[in-house]
Amino acid sequence: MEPIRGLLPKDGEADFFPQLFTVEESDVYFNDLQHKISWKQEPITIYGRTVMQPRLTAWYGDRDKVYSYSGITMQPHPWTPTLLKIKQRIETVSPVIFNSALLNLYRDQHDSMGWHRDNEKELGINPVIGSVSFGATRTFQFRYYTDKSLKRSLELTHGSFLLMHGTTQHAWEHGLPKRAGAKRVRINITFRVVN
Ligand SMILES: O=C(O)CCC(=O)C(=O)O
Ligand SMILES: [Mn+2]
Repeated sequence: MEPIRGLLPKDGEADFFPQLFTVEESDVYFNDLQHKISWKQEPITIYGRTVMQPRLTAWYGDRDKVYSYSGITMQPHPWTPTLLKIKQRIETVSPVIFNSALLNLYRDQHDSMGWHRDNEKELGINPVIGSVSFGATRTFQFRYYTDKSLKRSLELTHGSFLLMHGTTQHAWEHGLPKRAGAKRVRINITFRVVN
């Protein structure tokens, strides 16, 4: 499948595969992930204030790949058969083999993810992030770090794959805003390489 390359105008690489997974596969994976992943709502500390994250999360990966994310340290659950199948598929179009995944479940249109960069040092110099989406379509936004008026956005649809690489995690922030619309669940998996 030919991706849409060059989503970012400068200082980063983002490639989009609108249908890396068929609708049938995506339906099966969505149901499996919704019911078999050990979803939790975790607290998060931002500027000294602790609040609950506006979404459910889970951390899966190779044994011993402990990861700290916005002040929380996560111990991975072992890969499920479904996660391994998804990982194998995205690795056919990715430049790396992933060893970890952060899963996010947005319960409805009020759940969200704030602006951030995935540039923790354990993700390496230029982190490669492989992002798979199932369920409700949500708008994913990019914003240039040193000129926040420069933005790009795209619709992450059921069965799509977004590959972020190069210097993207330094030069660009990304986030998933709340959105008006029907109450529908979206599941996202961001595969990562943790050193
Ligand atoms: O849900 C998304 O598409 C974004 C997830 C994300 O940015 C992350 O897990 O770091
Ligand atoms: Mn992210």
